[in-house]
Amino acid sequence: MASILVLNGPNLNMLGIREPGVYGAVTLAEIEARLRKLSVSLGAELSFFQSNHEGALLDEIHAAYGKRDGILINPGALTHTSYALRDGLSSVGLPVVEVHLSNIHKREAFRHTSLTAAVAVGQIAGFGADSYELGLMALCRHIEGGRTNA
Ligand code: CA2
Repeated sequence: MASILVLNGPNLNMLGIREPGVYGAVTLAEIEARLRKLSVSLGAELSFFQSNHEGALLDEIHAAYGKRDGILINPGALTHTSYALRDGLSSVGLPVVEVHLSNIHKREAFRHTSLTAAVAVGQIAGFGADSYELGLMALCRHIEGGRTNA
């Protein structure tokens, strides 16, 4: 059974509470419940972590080394700014799938660059909460196929 770490970065704890026009009305707890439900049919075991602190996310990524089979991550705005997060994801050598609620490529210019996408297997953006479910499916298939993050 694949063991997956689901990570959410800064401000994603506010989902469904403010700015529903941009990010939808679904809360992070609801997204996690949907993923938990989907994980049953995928035969995956999930653990969840959200933080507004870069270092806390890095500690969780390092703790996944040797224990998890893959990481599903929405790094929030750290996507566009954090070399440390990119290096941290790279350092554990696990397959990573990056997800975004919004299509970052058709928003402000600063969101068009993802520093983390280069160390991910792939990126799914623009499908709202569905991005997480699509990302989890893609990550599980990738792991089942015996592929690495190389
Ligand atoms: O589309 C995404 O999933 C993002 O990762 C969301 C980040 C944003 O900085 C990225 O460019 C794209 C922001 C998450 C902020 O979430 C909020 C939720 C409710 C109210 C305000 C912000």
